[in-house]
Amino acid sequence: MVDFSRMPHAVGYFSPARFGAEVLDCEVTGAIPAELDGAFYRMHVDWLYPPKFDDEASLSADGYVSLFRFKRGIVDYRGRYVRTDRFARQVAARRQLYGYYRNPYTDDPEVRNIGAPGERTTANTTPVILGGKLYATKEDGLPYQLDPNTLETLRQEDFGGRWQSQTFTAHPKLDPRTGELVAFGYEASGLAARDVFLCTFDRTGAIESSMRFEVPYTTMLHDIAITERHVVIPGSSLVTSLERLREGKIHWGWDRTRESYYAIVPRGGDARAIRWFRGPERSIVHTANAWSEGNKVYLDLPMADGNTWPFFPDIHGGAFAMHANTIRRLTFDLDSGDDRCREQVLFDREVTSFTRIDDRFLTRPHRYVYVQFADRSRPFRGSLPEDPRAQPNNSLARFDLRTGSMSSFFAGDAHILQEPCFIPRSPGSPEGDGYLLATVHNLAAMRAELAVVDAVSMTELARVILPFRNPSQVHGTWATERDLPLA
Ligand code: V55
Ligand code: FE
Repeated sequence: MVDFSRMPHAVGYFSPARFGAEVLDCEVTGAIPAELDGAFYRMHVDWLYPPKFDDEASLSADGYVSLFRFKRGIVDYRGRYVRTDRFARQVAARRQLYGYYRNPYTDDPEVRNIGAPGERTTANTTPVILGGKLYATKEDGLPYQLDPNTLETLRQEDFGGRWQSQTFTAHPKLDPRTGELVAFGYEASGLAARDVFLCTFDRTGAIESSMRFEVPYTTMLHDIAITERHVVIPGSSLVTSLERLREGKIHWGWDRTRESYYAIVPRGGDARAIRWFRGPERSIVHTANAWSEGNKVYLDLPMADGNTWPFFPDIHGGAFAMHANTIRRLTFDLDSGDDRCREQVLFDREVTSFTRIDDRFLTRPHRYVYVQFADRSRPFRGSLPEDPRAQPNNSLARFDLRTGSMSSFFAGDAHILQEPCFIPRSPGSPEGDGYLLATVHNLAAMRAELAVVDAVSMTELARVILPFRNPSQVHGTWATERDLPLA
């Protein structure tokens, strides 16, 4: 029997959606720009069966993919679960078989497979395009290939055996100039392992170069950044160990004594040339962008001064206190004999960790950073189950690094925004000249909406309306007919 009543936060808008859907010619207010021709893919987390443990992280929910196909001012929607092996086994058993996030020791005996942790992935994090194919990714296993039009799950990718890691990141980085994709897997040789496999694919999806190295200690390596010459890999205070996993705990604990570290890796080069830097205790989840200038490497990213993960407990028993992200710049001086990096707060406005830029400027200096945030000066008609007094992420910010100013877009007084995605108005338009797509939970109407925002004026052009709720989105990706064979 399926019963979600044990999950206090899975109520109202936040109860699992648990269905696939197709909506042809979606309801739209305003006007969709006719030149928006492509597919907006997004990954969500949605429990088909309730988790085994009450303190489970939402990161472990089943993967769900949705697609808004834009063409000639019209939008068709499709959404369905990613049919991973894990999903299929659960449907066959008609119940939850898996335990804690990234801890196979807590799985039911019939699916417990300690030696192959990557086979229990939920493929729930980012839609990734590689070699003209679409994948659903999660950093604890190998990606699943999806049909870009029907969203059917085709197979789990093994790269013909040439991918030497049990895992594949949810945040590979595309070099817009060369078409190369820099990807990696951490905990590459197994649970809690310190090794990283770092790899560059050429624009056809063939492996061009790869390297392996060990990090100072195993931590969540969720995102990286690339410059024209370097890969920047930030690590923070989340720790794990086989002992911890055997004790039946959640994969990550927070250890403030570990502070943060950064690998500056020469692209396509030699692991022996990696430069390691250190920084203070920080929570690091996503990057915005990085670039190299002479012998300095710059990384812009959202960062917080302490733990931002309520479900990853302090290993020293400290109480959880949420730390807020602000947009900061780290500078790594490769000429310096010192291994400390320099940190500068660019904007002190509290934001989420879901920063994006105009992806044509990845690897080079950028002017704009986009991110959703809670504008506390705005009204909120509703309450959030986790914290009824909290203000939701009701707005999108555009930070202008040239002028030091911020402009924003408010989505509505019962609305929660997801990660924005920037789409250029045309391939050659200047940086920031284009559109922002961001989906919205409308808590009052109990439906999902997609806001199409002019990224120059930060005003709404159109809103696509779905007649139902969507589960929460993790990341989204825009694709055109040049990227994927779109119908
Ligand atoms: C994140 C999300 C994940 C995960 C690890 O947003 C980090 C960060 C949805 O899964 O497994
Ligand atoms: Fe992410």
